[in-house]
Amino acid sequence: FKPASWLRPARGPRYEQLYRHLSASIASGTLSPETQLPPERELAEIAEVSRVTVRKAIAQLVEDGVLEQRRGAGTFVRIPRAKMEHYLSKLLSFTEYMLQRGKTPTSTIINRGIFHPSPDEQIALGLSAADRVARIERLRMADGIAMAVEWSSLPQDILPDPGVVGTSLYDVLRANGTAPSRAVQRITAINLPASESRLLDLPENTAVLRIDRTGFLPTGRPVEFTRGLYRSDIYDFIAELRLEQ
Ligand code: 16G
Repeated sequence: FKPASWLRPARGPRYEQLYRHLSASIASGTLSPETQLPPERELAEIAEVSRVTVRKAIAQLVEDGVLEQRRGAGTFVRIPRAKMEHYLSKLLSFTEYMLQRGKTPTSTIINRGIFHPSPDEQIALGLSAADRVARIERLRMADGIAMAVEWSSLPQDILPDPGVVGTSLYDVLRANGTAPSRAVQRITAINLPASESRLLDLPENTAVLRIDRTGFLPTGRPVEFTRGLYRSDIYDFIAELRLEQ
């Protein structure tokens, strides 16, 4: 148990600071599975908070399923549950994937609007700098746990009003007959930028998977460019390979 790493300053209520620090230390492996936490009183002293604050933070982490209280023994970091296995051969939306796994998908919209396309968006969507894209930035969650941050960009004529997107972007596209029927994905390993570290509840520079998806209509027209940062501690991306005939 190394207290120094979670004693960095942060904003918000004290219990939330402690909660965030502990949960980030667990997510990054600084606090590894089966590590026993010091007793409540000791933890309160180290973190310079009250015992009530410690109790509240721990209760939350137990509820999240990352800590476990063993009667008469103490509080331990739980062995993480199985990873999310995401099959790359299926063209599904985040919502569909999570529903198939019996999880409840939710999203928080961070930002949305109509913008001039970035160079990446121009190339992916075949647009010029003078065109416009509808762009939506969302935090994507499953059963309340942050899984990914996604920026979806679509030509403005495909999505004139990004305000109509509720939980699922693909539901809106399907209703309009403009959902992609084919997609190309590129997966890159990156270190989590500071700007997304709070959203994903992970320390800055944690290894994450960046996935760019370009989705196409049956006519070949690109209709979607989505860049997502996926938690690599949760996701395994799997592809089935077959011998060429
Ligand atoms: C997935 C797609 C993303 C798509 C989104 C739609 C990957 C890597 N990306 O996250 O491109 O925009 O689903 O989900 O799978 P929604 O319909 O739930 O908004």
